[in-house]
Amino acid sequence: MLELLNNPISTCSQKVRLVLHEKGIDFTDTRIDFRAKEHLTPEYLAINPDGVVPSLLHDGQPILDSSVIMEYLDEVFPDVPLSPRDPVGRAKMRKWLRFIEEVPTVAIRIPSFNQVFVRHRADLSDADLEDDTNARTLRRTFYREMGRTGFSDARLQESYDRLRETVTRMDDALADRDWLCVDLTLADFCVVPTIDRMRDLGLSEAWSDKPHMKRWWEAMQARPAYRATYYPGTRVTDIYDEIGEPA
Ligand SMILES: N[C@@H](CCC(=O)N[C@@H](CS)C(=O)NCC(=O)O)C(=O)O
Repeated sequence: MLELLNNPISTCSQKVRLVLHEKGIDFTDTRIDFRAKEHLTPEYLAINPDGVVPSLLHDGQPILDSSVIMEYLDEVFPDVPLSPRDPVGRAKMRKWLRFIEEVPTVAIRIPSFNQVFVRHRADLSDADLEDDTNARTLRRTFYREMGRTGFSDARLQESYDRLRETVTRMDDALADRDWLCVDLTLADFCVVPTIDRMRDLGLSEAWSDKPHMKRWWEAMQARPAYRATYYPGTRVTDIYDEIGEPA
């Protein structure tokens, strides 16, 4: 029995949903409401002490962190393999995973919070803001820096640069192959939520002159797993309609 505790709009949750759907694995989709702070309740923190989603429960055993969950699923359900068979190929895929976690996954949070999520903090009193910040187990420093008005222009600019670097790196890698690691792997699924969020926030100009990246993006969106992952209500533009550009 697999239960995914996740949130429709969370990019980290989307990584795991993509892999579950691509592999055709049945799972119980349990939605955690961020506004109700369900990810910060004692019950949820007992499963995931970081107070973040997603968490996978496999026969009650918590498996945590989206990239770890992706690799776990690929190990335990090998019928549709999403990792290279040879150690060198696997090392290359893991290098992409680490890069994606360290660079674009971190960078996309800054425009996401500035354009969308920070609005929920605008009217908090000083005391409530402090409580809200202190409640964030893993991201206290991040929330403190965001405050009630968002990250600085310099931080925003740096994030845009890092996102553009990612797209350029992908376009270069995809010049002579269909997928980031020759065959379709976890690396491709890991970066999809960042690219989808970039489009959602109106940042798709970053790949307007990147033909290989565009071809890859069209191929990813054509997959049934992509359509199953992005059901209505999974994008910021589904909820906040003044943001971004049409898909
Ligand atoms: N490294 C973790 C990070 C998970 C994470 O940051 N999740 C975000 C949603 S994408 C979250 O739960 N944020 C809760 C919050 O900001 O309070 C993973 O990949 O699973």
